[in-house]
Amino acid sequence: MTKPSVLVARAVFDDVVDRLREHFDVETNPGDQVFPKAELIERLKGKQGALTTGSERIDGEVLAANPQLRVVSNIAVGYNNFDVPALDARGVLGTNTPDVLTETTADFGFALMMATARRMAESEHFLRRGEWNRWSLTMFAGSDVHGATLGILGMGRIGQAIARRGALGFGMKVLYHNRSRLAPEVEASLNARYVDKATLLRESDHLVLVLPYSASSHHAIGAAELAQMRPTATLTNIARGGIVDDAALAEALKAGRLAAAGLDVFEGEPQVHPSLLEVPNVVLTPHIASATLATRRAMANLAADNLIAGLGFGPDAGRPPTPINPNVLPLR
Ligand code: 8YV
Repeated sequence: MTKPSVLVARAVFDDVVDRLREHFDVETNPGDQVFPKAELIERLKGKQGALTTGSERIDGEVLAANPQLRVVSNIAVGYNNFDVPALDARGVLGTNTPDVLTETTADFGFALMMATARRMAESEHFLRRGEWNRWSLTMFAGSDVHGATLGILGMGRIGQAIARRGALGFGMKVLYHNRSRLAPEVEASLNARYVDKATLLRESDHLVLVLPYSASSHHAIGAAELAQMRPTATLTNIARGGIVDDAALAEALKAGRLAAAGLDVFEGEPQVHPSLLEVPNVVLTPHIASATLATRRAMANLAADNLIAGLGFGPDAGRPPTPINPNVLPLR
């Protein structure tokens, strides 16, 4: 019996590819770049499934050119690279990798927020430039994290994990805003208070963004929102580029209307807005919030589980663990 074919759109761990080879003919990406769309469409020809990495746009055009495609399995919790209505319309299953990255990503979000508040990147650059030949009481004086007000925009699993770190570990007052309010017992367990977005912007000392990207969250933080924040506040984005208007953010940082920003994600990444590279009061990282070896392995394995089960193989055949659109199951 011939095996179904799948595409692994960017390099993953060899043993994960071996797991896929037990069931499928596997084509891998020989490089480390995202396939341009035309190439992705070509390489998907004849493939029933694909492992994607959050950056490959799977939309109506890709699906129409590849009507044999049945499962697209993202190695990411966010799936704004998938056009879900287009997947639904063609009965294609999309899957993602929630849960396995929650605590790792929350660790990073908290670390980035702390590095931003305490000016770690800016002060390291000063040291590396050989300028540490002077001292003053206010040299690289930042703002406290402990006891401060932590604002969280987007209170899903990762937002809640950050809230726990803030409330339990650092005695922070936690405010959040979300599409829907948490159940009272969850709010109580996190010691978090629901507020409207304007209050969140106005009262946060450290605002962390953890909401999914969609048309409605595009530029959720733009010039108008930044103007409502305290000039002493920090902003940390571990969600998606495009949620923040990076040009407006750079302006606010330059003008001293915001103390500092920590950014792991960027509009148009891997390009970074040139103005952000010029302002000193930023900590910039290349989209690595989930990047520990253990977590990246867990994500890749969960994505493989989804692909294998989604295409009807393995012990969970037909029951992929983390489907995005289970409404399309069982697959044709
Ligand atoms: C991924 C992420 O590392 O899970 C997500 O949504 O943004 C990151 O954890 C990235 O998408 C590459 O797979």
